[in-house]
Amino acid sequence: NYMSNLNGTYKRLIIVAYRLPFSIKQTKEGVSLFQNSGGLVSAVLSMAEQMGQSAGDSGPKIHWIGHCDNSLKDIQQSAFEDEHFVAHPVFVDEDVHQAFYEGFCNDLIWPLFHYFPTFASFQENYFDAYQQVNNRFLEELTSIIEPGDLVWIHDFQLMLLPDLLRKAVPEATIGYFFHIPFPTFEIIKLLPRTWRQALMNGLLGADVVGFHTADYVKHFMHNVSEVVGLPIIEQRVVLDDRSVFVGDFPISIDFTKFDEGSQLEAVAEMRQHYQQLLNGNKIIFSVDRLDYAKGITYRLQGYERFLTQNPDWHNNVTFVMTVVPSRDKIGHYQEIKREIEETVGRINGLFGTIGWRPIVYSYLSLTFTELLALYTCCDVALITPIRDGMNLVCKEFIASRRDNQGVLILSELAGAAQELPDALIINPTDTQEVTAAIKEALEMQPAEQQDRMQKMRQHLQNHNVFRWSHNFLSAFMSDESWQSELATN
Ligand code: GDG
Repeated sequence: NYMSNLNGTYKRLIIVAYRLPFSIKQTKEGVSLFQNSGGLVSAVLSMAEQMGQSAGDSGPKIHWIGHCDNSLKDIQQSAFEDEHFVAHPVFVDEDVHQAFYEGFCNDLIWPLFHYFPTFASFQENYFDAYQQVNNRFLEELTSIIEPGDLVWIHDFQLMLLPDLLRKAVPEATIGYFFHIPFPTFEIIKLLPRTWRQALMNGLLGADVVGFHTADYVKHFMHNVSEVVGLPIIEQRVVLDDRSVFVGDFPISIDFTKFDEGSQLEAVAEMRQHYQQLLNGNKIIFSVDRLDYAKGITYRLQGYERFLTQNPDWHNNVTFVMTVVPSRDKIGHYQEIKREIEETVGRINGLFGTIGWRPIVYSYLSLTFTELLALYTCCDVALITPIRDGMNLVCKEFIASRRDNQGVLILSELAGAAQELPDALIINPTDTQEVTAAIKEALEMQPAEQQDRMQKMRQHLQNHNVFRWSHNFLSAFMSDESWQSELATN
């Protein structure tokens, strides 16, 4: 049981993340909670389930601080609770929230840290709002924190919070996990000097800072030297009275949930339904949030070239491409949506016939059953981000394939590529390479599919989300022994 050491050492776990683990709807009948489906929630939820299982129904609930829409301000605190979580909503004024979320987070940090600097907008009011919102989270945090709590802060929306909390509660135990790529100094250098110093110092308020890959750790450490000039000893940044452990902790998935989910009756029915609808064609599948970093246009170009070069495959293959609505109030997102839809329309117009649509595109969110049915009925998963911190979709696809069939085509620019050498690894900008990989995947013999899939499944069975959280939390234990060593020497 990966969670046992947490239960013994820390009184409570407080997660702090921009989004709450559920969305809340108020209807005439009362308040209802709906589980969210983002990467982080999938991961921590699995961990909560594991903790609940080990501690029984009366086990400790996870406290979760997250942003909440102002329209829900009047709901009583007791409604913000389900079987796993006690949620603590953070309310922010509309205009401040806009400059924080759509501004600093998604119009500056997201494009910059995914190496799209020309999409980044450096507005002064963005940073003011970012500071204000991080302080709002601090207020909520200091109102509930108790001695013995472990605070685990997540992601790029809250980079200032570790240091704010360190100043308010110097003895707090603070972890921080970064879910997106951490870029090189050449990128960070584009931020105004005071901003980049504040962000780096903000993160260094934590005891443990985690990233998905060793490359992101390397970039972070280089930025520590360049931006704040602090000494580094091995994997630790040394401050006056303490040190910060910086490590790579590749996030993963609840393997069993997907492995077992693939066997559900409802999933099998949906799978058959899809196969019938698509006339038994070979199926290529992709699903991502709408985002320019996910490389959707490059993916379409690869598929178009494949169709041009392989007329034999016309009528015999269907690309099911689902894009999940995300951030579509932001200009660059509207542009990429238009570009995707134009490209899909053009390709379908060019190759399609009355009986065959080469691409079945939808802009919507799938249910878990639909997602599993698609993971398990497809022949190829085509995952081509230009940048992706990790990418959980490819891991979920693998975990769903108990039949050991199906081929993963994966961009070398996803963090996950470093763990999955048995995928067909491609560079999404190399259209010919994508084209060749699609052909190779569609024509791969079952024995080779099985060989590759088994190796990837073995890896993920061992490196699941419980191991991820266990490894992250274990870093605090070794941290304590190092800190006492530091104090005695
Ligand atoms: C960020 C980083 C990093 C997607 N569509 C549907 C749906 N999903 C679920 C998937 C998966 C999650 O959302 C997407 O996670 P990703 O990791 O692929 O991507 P981001 O949302 O960009 O997440 C990423 C992650 O944080 C974790 O650290 O890996 O690099 O960008 O779990 O299953 N779920 C359902 N319907 C959908 O239509 N039910």
